Amino acid sequence: MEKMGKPFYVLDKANSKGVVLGNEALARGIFEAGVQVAAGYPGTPSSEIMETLAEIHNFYPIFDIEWSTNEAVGFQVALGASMCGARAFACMKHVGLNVAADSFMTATYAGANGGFVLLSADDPNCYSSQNEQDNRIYGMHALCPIFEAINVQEAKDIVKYAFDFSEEFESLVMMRTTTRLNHARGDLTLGEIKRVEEREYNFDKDRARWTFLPSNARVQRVKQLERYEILRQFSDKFPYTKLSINDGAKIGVISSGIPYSYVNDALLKLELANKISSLKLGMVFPQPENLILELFENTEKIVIVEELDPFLEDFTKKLAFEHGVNVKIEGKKYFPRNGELNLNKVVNGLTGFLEIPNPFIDLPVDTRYLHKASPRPPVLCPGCSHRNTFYALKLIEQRLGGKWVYAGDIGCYTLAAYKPLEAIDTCICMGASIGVANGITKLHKGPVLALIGDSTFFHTGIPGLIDAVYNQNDIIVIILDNSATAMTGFQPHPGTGMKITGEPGTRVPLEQIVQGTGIQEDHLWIIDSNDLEESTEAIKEAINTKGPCVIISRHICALLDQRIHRDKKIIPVEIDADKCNNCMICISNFGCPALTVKDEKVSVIQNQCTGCGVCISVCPNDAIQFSE
Ligand SMILES: Cc1ncc(C[n+]2csc(CCOP(=O)(O)OP(=O)(O)O)c2C)c(N)n1
Repeated sequence: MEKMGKPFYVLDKANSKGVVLGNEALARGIFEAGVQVAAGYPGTPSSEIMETLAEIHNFYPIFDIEWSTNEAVGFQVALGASMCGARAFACMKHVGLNVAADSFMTATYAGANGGFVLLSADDPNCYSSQNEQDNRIYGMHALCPIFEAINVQEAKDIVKYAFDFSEEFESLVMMRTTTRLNHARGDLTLGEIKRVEEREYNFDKDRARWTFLPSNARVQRVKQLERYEILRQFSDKFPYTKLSINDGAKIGVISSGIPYSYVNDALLKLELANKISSLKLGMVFPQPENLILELFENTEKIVIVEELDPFLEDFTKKLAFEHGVNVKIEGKKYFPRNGELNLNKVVNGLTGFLEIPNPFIDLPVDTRYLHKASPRPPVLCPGCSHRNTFYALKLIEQRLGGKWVYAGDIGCYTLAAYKPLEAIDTCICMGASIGVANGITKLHKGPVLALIGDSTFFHTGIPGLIDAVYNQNDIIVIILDNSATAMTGFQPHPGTGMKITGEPGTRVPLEQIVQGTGIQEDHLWIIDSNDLEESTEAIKEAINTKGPCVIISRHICALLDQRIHRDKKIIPVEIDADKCNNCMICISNFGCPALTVKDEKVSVIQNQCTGCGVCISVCPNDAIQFSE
């Protein structure tokens, strides 16, 4: 990675101030804490944390950092480092924890040696995710303490503190963020950078702790429960948890994270800030029982403001029941269980709970900024190398007929589910395409294909392919290899051979993995995605071949290509009006956004065209050509 000017968050000077992204602040906090190993897998909204850490590493290469093959491996890398006594960080989006869950559920029995912080970036409203699972429940499931921050500054401070906490209590810590914090910008004051200790971090054998044979697991489970009891006691003293009792106020609010910031704003707006007591949680699990009991004593009615599941609400109600407390506790009755909260929803919920009119409800909406941005339906980019593969598939499907099933996966190529390609029929989670295809082919009469990206194949696709080979499932796996984890920001992966730091690693060739699973040479095709003829030939051959087949459809992502080759001259295509008979195949079937219809004629948006030239072979009338 090229060394540019130092961004503010890399400065070595404590107390400097600036405005940064939540994810940059988190990276800074992790660095300030003296992290020694950071590992993870990209996923919105978490990716910039690791990318910022890699940038910091560029200036201070005093810690180790890697993009791991998937979140399970990332978690395990961090765990190994923690076992050696080093400070370790594992980074993932919420669904990544599903992948890492097997390790996580057991690692929390043994706890941390070196400070171990797992960051789970949740995505209420599914802005860029297949679900909006609430990972606080994972933390509770694993008896792992969970921290949340209300703003960018606190995000840095809490994640830094999390390492000290982890070592003090020998416990893993889950730092849970949400998109609104990860991608918010806010003020940040830098803190001191803790220097990594100059000592050796060897693995000291401790089989009773790290080797989860049932006999050891039973002992570790007891230790985990004992640790949990200590954490439960400590929760009342957590430095970022704050109980504010307003004398005489009979109403209380419990909240945490970004929703707490909305509560603050809403109470100011409603001029109720001095009339309500509040409990702001920095540690949302285990919850601070004594502070909640104190709030009970000072209130008659409590509302819990939280996004997604009634996590704090259920606990608070249970605590009230156990203590025979007669306080009215409500939450989800006034706030939705799905999607994100915002100031309006919180004002609405609070006024509903307080049984007062919402003074803002009838105010005219400021429409000045509505509908100004032109609508941007999600589409594959101009020149996207995936488009041609789907076009070729549809072409052969039309020619041969039959009911084709396209089991899809997660990546840019999922956008082929939309018109005009409509070539993704299922999409569950990363790596599911091949497994689902294996199931469908057992019943379905017709070709069954699995479409999977290169990064996703490395991530969790390989076991599905091994299953297809082992069980002789008749499927065609198409690996869409665009040399990047494009959807989340072009991150490198094992197939690219480049590390997160920009330094060269060792490339793991996809084709060797495919062959290693047992796919025979005559069941494997490697084609240029942008070559229509080669693509259609390979698809036809694969359809006529029995048993599992793999087509590696390879061409670099058009955007990545432009990033790498900034000086490359782009020669856009143009339409030969004499030859174009307006058949509209390029628009209605191929659908590159650089092609449009103007005055009822096909035309090229020149500054969008990447010059890939694929549409030239799509046109049956030779009406598209490179411009001079
Ligand atoms: C378990 C999990 N981790 C991370 C993500 C975020 N994510 C969505 S698609 C994707 C990978 C896309 O890369 P690739 O398969 O190469 O396809 P491309 O976008 O390059 O076409 C990632 C990391 C996710 N959805 N689920």
